[in-house]
Amino acid sequence: MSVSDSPARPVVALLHGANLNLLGQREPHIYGTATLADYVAAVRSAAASVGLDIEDFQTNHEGELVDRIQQARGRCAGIIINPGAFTHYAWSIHDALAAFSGPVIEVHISNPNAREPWRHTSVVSPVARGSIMGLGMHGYELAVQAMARLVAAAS
Ligand code: CA2
Repeated sequence: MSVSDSPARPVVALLHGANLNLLGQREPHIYGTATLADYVAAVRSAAASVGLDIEDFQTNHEGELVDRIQQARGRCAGIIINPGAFTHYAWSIHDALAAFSGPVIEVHISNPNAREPWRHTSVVSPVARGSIMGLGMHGYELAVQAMARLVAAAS
């Protein structure tokens, strides 16, 4: 079988919300020095080793994130999402994720529950299969491993 004959690998959407494009440029004491491109590269590499493809997207606009979640329906096997501050109030993202039938894993670099009280609420957690927070890059790698198991179990 040639490479072009190999079955397509399940695609997982890796979605980032507001201000995460600034990673590595400010607040290294909270978010470290890795850039968003570093995160995406690490996720792609972890995903490749468990047979998943990654489609990544970052936006500072709530509606664009809703559009992207809707576009994942019927196409992506799962969603790994760090919505940034949208996590704490964006019910439109909650509803869009609720309309997605595959597994959703919420990831945060920092631990919002150990920070200001307004970060303690997540409107995404109720529609996520699981949430990983406070583990930086390692949290994303764990999310990929968990996603691989969930996708395999669903197929
Ligand atoms: O810990 C996380 O991953 C967060 O989702 C990051 C969000 C924050 O609003 C959430 O409460 C927790 C913010 C990302 C902003 O990232 C910046 C990085 C560098 C400089 C400025 C902002």
